[in-house]
Amino acid sequence: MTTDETTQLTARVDALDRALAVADGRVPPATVERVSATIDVVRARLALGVDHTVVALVGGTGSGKSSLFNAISGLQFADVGVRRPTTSEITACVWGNGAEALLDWLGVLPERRIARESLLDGESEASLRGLVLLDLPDHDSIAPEHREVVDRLIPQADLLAWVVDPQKYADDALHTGYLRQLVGHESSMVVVLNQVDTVPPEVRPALIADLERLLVDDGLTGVPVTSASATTGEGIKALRAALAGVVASQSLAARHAGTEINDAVAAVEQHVAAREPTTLSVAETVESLTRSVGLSAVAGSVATAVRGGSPAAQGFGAVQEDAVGLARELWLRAATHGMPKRWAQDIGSRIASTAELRMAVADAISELSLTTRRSALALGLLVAALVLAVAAVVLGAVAVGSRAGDGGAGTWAPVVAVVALVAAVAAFVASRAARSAAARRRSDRVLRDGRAVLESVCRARLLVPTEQVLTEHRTVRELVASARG
Ligand SMILES: Nc1nc2c(ncn2[C@@H]2O[C@H](COP(=O)(O)OP(=O)(O)OP(=O)(O)O)[C@@H](O)[C@H]2O)c(=O)[nH]1
Ligand SMILES: [Mg+2]
Repeated sequence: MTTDETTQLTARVDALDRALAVADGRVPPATVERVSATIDVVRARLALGVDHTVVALVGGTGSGKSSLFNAISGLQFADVGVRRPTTSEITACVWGNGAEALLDWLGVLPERRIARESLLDGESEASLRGLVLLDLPDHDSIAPEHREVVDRLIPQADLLAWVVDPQKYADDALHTGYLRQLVGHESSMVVVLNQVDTVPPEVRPALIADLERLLVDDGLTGVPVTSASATTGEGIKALRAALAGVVASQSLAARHAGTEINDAVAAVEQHVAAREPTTLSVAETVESLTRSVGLSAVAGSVATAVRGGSPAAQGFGAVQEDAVGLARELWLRAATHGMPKRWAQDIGSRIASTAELRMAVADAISELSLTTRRSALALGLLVAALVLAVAAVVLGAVAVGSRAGDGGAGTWAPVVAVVALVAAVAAFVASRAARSAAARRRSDRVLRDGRAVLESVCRARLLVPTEQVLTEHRTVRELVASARG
């Protein structure tokens, strides 16, 4: 593993960790637990450094894991027995030095560790320097603690070498219980068909082909399958060469850590939507709320009062709960469209309830001024019209009283009377127009102010809490995407 790879993997795991923190409560606890465990394993593995590659021999009891361990290491350190199961403690062989912390983390007891010093072995073991080979207990044991050890080690090992034998390679406990769960981890797996000495050479290709077919059925593609015999030593050289290649490439631990992270990412992604809903409409909701309070009727009554049709405006009645509930329901539906269950529930619990919303709406409209003050201009014009009308009447009387041709009043009074009459009519018409304009202004103002306060309610009680959740969702979604390799 290079420093670059370590930095990248650390960043990915950190992103995943932050995603879990932000998602708080909106990813199911079981998933959080699983993903946190992966984060811990990957972090610990990265912290333990890049100098070793952990290869675990895994398989059913009696398949020959311990025998292969001994054959590969050239030591008789692992217990091989006739009593099944034989191995109950992890056994480790380390090529090279300095793997103590790694072995502690893997849970290998000090007395179950052995080192192959390439110095003593000359150059024959040099190619395996950096290898940590583990012999595990069986996974199909009657002893449940064996299975626990295997399950703990599977995510910790950089490479799993599944050891099967010609009798039990199709075992369902292996395929359903383990291999199918490891789809996506093909690059961190090999399968060894051990005990091939027990079948005639001409049968072996068919056996291998059958095993390969089963792996494909499990959903695993590209997993290398090799045959070996711990007893005769057949295939052991090739196995050692393959392990040397794995150690030399150094990137196996990184690749394995990467697949572990991707598995965790996939688990979190099941609880994150591909995008946030974009169909939220404050305007529509405000419209619904205006209907719930009968805003246009109130505005209309203000207009009538200003026009003089009634002594006072009618004011707001009770806010209609059904209409508020429907507005909230439509909002919630748009806000949670396509969102996973827990996020949707969170939005539902953070926005105002119907009762709260109704109360907020009632409070907001109670502050509205429903002024029905008449227009001063209209009043002035009306007074002017009356004065002019009276003047016209008086002048008309003067005109009738004076004889025409007398000069004086007889000449000008009729003309002025007509002018005054026309002015009176004009002032009256203007007064009506001013009154209508005032009525329109006041009712428009009620509509505008009403919409404004309802919009504030909508923003504060619906939009802000919704956006908080959606912003958190976006953060989680982006973090999860950046955690994916
Ligand atoms: N013929 C033959 N026998 C083998 C081979 N490998 C192992 N055996 C025998 O199979 C039996 C089981 O071998 P182990 O190495 O103990 O198997 P294991 O997988 O470690 O078993 P557990 O520790 O119980 O999980 C022993 O009797 C071995 O001698 C092989 O390649 N050929
Ligand atoms: Mg064993």
